[in-house]
Amino acid sequence: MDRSGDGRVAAVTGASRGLGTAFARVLAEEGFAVALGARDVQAVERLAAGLPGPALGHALDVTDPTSVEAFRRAAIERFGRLDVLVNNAGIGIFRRLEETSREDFEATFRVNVFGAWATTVAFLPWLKESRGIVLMVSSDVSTRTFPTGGSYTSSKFALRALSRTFQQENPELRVLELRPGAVDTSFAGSTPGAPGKEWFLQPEVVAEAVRFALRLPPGARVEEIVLRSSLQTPEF
Ligand code: NJP
Repeated sequence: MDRSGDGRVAAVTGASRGLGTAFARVLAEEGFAVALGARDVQAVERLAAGLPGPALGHALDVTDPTSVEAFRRAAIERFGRLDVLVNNAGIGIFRRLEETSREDFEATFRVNVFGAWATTVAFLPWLKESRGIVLMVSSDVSTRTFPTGGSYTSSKFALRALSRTFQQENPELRVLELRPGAVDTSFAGSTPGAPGKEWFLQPEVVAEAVRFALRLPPGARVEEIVLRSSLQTPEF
């Protein structure tokens, strides 16, 4: 069992790029050993190899219970505990509701809602043992809607409900719903740095909000953070 680092351990889903990679870096900088999961196993292995502390890259498809269980087993066998779980894996498919296929709607809920639920349940005994933090990467749209956002926003509304219910059922945990606005990643098939995204937040900026929450003493519970580019239209 690998217990180097400062002894605290974090797991990040969807760590192969974008926000998940930025969260993994901040967690490693803050002294956590990290277990990094995504379907692109080469990307998470590469990331793990380049981080300052102990890190494991492992295949993870949050929609597949066998894969979630294999990721949990690998993380616990390697590090023995879990202090922070970052449910970051997420997808978005943007179409008017009458043009949304059942397959796309279901795929969105399988990743964004059932994936976060199943991964949290898998790690729950270890999170309760450490009185840990569950970080749900939700969205500023977990309380608002927009045309073509029906399947995505409803999944993030659901994730918000899930976050709060996990908190109520497990008061020893600290559940944080992180709600970023537009972030410059590969989200929904976009390209980082593409024209028109100049005003988007950089993932590293969003990760600073995680650093803030991690540095607070265990007696402080950050329940929700909304973080948007100052150039994004204020909408509530
Ligand atoms: O997107 P992207 P972001 N099992 O596409 C992984 C939320 N958010 O970093 O499996 C496991 O670059 C995928 O890995 P892979 C958003 O809803 C974003 O922006 O290898 N992992 C990749 O690492 C999401 O919850 C914005 O393909 C799976 C990652 O998810 C989170 O931020 C705004 C998976 C997606 O990386 C990160 O998204 C906002 C699966 N089945 C909320 N399926 C924004 N970017 O503007 C996908 O409000 N992944």
